[in-house]
Amino acid sequence: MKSAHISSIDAMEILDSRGNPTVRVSVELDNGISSVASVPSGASTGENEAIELRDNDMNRYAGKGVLQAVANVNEKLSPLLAGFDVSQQSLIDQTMIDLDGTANKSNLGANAILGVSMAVARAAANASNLPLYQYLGGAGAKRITIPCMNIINGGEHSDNNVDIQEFMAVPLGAPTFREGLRYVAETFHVLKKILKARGLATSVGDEGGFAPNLSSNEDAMETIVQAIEQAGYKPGEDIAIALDSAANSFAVDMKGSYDLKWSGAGKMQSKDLIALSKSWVEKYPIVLWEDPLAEGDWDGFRAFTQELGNKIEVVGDDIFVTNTQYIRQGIEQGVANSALIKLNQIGTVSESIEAVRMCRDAGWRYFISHRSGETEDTFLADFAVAMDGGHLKSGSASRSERIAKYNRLLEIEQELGDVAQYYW
Ligand code: 2PG
Ligand code: MG
Repeated sequence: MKSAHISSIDAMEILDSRGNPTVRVSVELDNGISSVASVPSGASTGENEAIELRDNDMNRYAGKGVLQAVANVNEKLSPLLAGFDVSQQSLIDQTMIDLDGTANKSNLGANAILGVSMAVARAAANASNLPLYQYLGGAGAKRITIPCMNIINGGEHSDNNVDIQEFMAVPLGAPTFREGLRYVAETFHVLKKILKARGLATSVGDEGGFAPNLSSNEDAMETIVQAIEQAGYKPGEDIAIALDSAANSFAVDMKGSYDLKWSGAGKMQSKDLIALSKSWVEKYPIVLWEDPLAEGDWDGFRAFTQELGNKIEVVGDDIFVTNTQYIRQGIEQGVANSALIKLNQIGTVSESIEAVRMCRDAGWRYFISHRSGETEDTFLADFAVAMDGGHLKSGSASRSERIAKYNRLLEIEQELGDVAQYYW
């Protein structure tokens, strides 16, 4: 590709899927090519995530405005990066990290920095005339990710009485992404009928899954198994279950005490929670479990992994926050066997790639993820294919900010044709 250089970068304040402000960035190159990218935002955040800069001006959006982050892009990052060769992703990311000067990007804001980082990657792909997944992943990028579809929402993503944040349907037995998406979308619709017949709410949570008041955690899994069967699929063979406990949200002290208020399971220590989890893994077709313990409960995480890590993928989200500093410690201490990868938890595209590489080198898996606050941007879908991630979560079969990513994966699979791969 003939080199292309950044001529200007512009940001604006837009709204995310929860109606809260977020940052959109556009990059213009000297050859006239441009790109746009929008930044997502989480609700159940880890303590050590990179900082989203919010204005805290209580007269606007209850303090959640991002005008300062926008100004940081327009006034600081645009002049700083003008003239850079747009293909130098790592150098551009590092230059922003250096200007920010903090460990958690709190100075310029991870929302400002990530917006630029994503828009730069997309501009470089456009300038090279390559689809984003191929620009980021190289000529060999051809594995389409299995859609782990979050069909029941609980925890901080809904107003129901469910402790566990996400119950995902995983179409790991499908032959292609297109078929897999159909399997779980059909299951989602059957689930709606089952809930309705039981007189339960079919309104959806932040990630588009249903958010009914069920009678217990197990009720959620039993109902999903029933939906899988009624949709005509074999639980565990065609469609399995993945969970994200987001255990921070029901931890009492982050160090091993929990309170599962739902269904009277009540207060318990890590040991009991692990025993309970094990009984569910024996009973239900669970293949992946994210944040089964709280982020400060490294001993609990290790014990959980020793107990179940040979059977299922144990994913660390809030505990690692896509940060190689924590992932490295996690690998050394054997506290999980997979890391969740969320671009805005760390704040640049190149650091996210670094996190993926560290997992891969250690023989770990990695699970590519959206945030509960999303936009219509489909960057994540291309990123997931580029990283050869194998599986991603992007919410349910409702809410367009979720479906946009799945639709983009359909496009990529179609574009790749016969060489596209799909396996767990
Ligand atoms: C999670 C995410 C995404 P949030 O906990 O994994 O599903 O939620 O974006 O609210 O952190
Ligand atoms: Mg999580």
